[in-house]
Amino acid sequence: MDISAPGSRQRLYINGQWIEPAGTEKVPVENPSTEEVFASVPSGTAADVDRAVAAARAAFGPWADLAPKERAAHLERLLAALSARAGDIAGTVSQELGTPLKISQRVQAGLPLAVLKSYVALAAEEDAGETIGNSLVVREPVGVVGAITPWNYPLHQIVAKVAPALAAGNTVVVKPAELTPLVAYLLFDAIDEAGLPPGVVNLVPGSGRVVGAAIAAHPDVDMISFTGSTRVGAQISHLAADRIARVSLELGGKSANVILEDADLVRAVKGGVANAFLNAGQTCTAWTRMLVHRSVYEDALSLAAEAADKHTLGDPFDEHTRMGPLSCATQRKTVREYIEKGLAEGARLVTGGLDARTPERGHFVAPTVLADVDPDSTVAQEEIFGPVLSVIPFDSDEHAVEIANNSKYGLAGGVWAGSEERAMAVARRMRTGAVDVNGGAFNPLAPFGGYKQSGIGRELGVHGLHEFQQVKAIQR
Ligand code: TXE
Repeated sequence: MDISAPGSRQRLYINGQWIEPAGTEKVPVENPSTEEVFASVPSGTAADVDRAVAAARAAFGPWADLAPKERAAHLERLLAALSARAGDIAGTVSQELGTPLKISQRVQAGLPLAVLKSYVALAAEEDAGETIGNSLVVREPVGVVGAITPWNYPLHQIVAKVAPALAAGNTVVVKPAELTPLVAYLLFDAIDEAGLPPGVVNLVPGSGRVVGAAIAAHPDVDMISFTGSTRVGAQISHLAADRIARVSLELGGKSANVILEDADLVRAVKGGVANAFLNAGQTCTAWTRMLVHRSVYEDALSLAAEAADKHTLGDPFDEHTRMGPLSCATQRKTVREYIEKGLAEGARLVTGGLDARTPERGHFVAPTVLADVDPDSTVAQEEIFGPVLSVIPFDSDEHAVEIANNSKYGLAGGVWAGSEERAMAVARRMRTGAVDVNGGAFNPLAPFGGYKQSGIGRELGVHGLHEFQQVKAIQR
């Protein structure tokens, strides 16, 4: 099916079938690098959510009763069907989000496939239970899960919820982000082809205000797994609180990359800039604050400018492009306003900025580095979600930790030092869900999630599986 052909994606996937939506409204899908609307999907309604939740509820018992190996076999077929679509996935995300194709292949397609694969293995594991005194403690699925996801890693965000939820024996209703619904259709094509039992996973695209809120408030949804802004995460928590539904939240971040004076400065700065600007800075874990020891501060700034300037802006399908546009016009406007505010609050522009050259069409913002950023200022405190790096000097390890922790968020971070021991000492004191030491690689099996306003709960690996399970104690 040609994903870009208007009219090709006009249905919902409920109870194992492609069905007509209850309403007639559409969500237009824009290519952010050309600003052309090239597709649309249905804008679901509360009635569609009712149908999807009913299907998920009916499917729950039989799915939960399957032996772990049988659920794993379903997930394995899904992995095969999704892997066969890897090329389409990368191309679709490059089209609807603007991620450069090479990065799309590696991250937007590669990451969710790796995550799904990890859950094929975890799904197969029998839960023998844990013995505590005279109790046998077993894990059971929560029930019907509502998965509400954002646009920045559109397939990964869905798979990071659907795969563990299914592996644990839950059933799911998915609401993908308005900006990037097309890649979700590829997932559901794969689900259909893999022959998952009807109702086990359902798709209702549409707005957050209508479909998202209907899922969050639905009396028959047992758990909401949400990734997105802290503002909406709080709204969802309120809706779920009325019926004590379980909530897991992956929210914003303002992560610090701490560079001590004895670090390998070139690696630390290059690695830090690459991290901050991945996906045009639209990454919740992005190291948007670079904290540098004052003795190497000016050197770090020139290295950061050099690294930032290598992020060639352009068409995501051009192989020379290293950074695509922002996801939409609003996002571009917001990011530009932050740059303006940063400069007004006293930051020094090192490279990029509002006047830097960008392609004529598309929602581009030049990779921007700001120096001398006050740790309390707006750009150092708020999540910008664009290619804006704030560089902040510090005088001692203690001072660095204090600045790093001076945030309402606590999602990720980095530390670079001459010895692992020294880096670990700083890493341990950072109030954040993850820290990479001297460039430690992303681990798709490690727990992922935030402290403070970055969220509640963990995704990925066995911790992500436990998130979708209840614990039962049986006394003997
Ligand atoms: O997120 P929203 P948006 C941050 C980032 C970005 C800002 C806004 O700073 O600039 O959030 O992005 C659905 N009830 N992050 O507007 O609104 C919505 O349809 C139920 C960080 O895209 O939080 C979408 O499916 N659902 C983040 C999902 O929630 C609602 C990734 C996320 O949308 C809803 C994305 C409602 N009332 C943005 N309103 C990260 N942590 O990675 C919206 N939604």
